[in-house]
Amino acid sequence: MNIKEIKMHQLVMNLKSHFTTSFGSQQERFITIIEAVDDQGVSGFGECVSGEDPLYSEEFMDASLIAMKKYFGPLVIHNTINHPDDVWELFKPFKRNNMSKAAIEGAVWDLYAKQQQQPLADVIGGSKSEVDVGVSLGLEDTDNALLEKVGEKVEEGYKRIKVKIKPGRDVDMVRKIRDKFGDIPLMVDANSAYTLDDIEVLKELDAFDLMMIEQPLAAGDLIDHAKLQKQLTTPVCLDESIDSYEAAAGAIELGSCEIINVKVGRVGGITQSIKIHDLAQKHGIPLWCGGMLEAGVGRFHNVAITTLPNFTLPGDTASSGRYWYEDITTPEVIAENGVVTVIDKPGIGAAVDFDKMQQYLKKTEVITEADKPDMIFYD
Ligand code: OSB
Ligand code: MG
Repeated sequence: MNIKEIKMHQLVMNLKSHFTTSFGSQQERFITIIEAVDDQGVSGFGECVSGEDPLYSEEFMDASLIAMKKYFGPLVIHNTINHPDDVWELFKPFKRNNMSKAAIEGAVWDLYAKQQQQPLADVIGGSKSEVDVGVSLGLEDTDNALLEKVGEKVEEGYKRIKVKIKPGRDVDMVRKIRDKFGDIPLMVDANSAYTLDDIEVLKELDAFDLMMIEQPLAAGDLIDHAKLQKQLTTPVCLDESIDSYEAAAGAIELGSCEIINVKVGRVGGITQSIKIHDLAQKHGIPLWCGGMLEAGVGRFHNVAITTLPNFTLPGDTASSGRYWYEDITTPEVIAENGVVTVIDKPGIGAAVDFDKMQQYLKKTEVITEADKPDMIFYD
């Protein structure tokens, strides 16, 4: 594919309003856009979804920048890549750092699709021309404030509403949503805030006919999630726990969940996401695509992966305007009545708008052929 340069565009984007989960609140999002440039000057784009702090998972943006600069960027420049699937193999000796790997791999996939002059969705075997999306709502200071937000999003036509919960902000809050909005498609996300000691509270949630409860227990706890699922009627959906193909295989075998949220960054990229997709499909486990407060590049990657057939549940890729006053792509992601139309153009289908990106840009670092992988170990 002849990748000559990798650019890391580092942005800080202010959120329209704070986003609060069981692990904390944020008002700004650090985003790194990866640009892979080939020998013809064609660029492919990926987005690094690492958190600002290692709270959602062990990865965080400052560490990702180092990992991409020292290892993953130089590796794709200095090795022959015939197909984007080669990238996972190339990165394999390097443990974890999935979001950093996926950011570079994502740029390679977009570039590959552009070189083939095909939409990324087609290149990966997707089969939909539009995808269903829901929206994820953070915790608010009061239940009334949350009810207001839920009302707005129901009005906008999203296919399902997800609300964040944590101990003390769960059963009563969900009851109020049901009382006010009736049988809307509703789910909750705990971001690992509970343990099996809280099983009575989690069982109480069974009364509300939720589509699923996302990641109630800690990320490593496949066994506890399996015990929990046996005692709940509500499907458990795993997010944080599914940090690799192997974790997905383990969760399916143990019965730790009935649904999986796939985040391309968390599992190490598109190649791994497809592998998980095929496995889950074989086992009758439905998928949906999770979000990481992405800007347009990451959002359009999410749309592409969602075109695979076993992504049967609405994902978190709401309109760009859900979080951003102005997104960095043209066009932005637009959900109409909870449906995003897949753009029938090469690659992710949308262009990075450098004029719009400028207002957020703090720094661009360029990795060139002069930069070799920066390692102590050698063959
Ligand atoms: O748990 O799904 C999550 C955002 C950041 C980190 C973790 C999560 C989320 C979201 C928002 O729920 C998803 C989105 O709208 O992008
Ligand atoms: Mg989640």
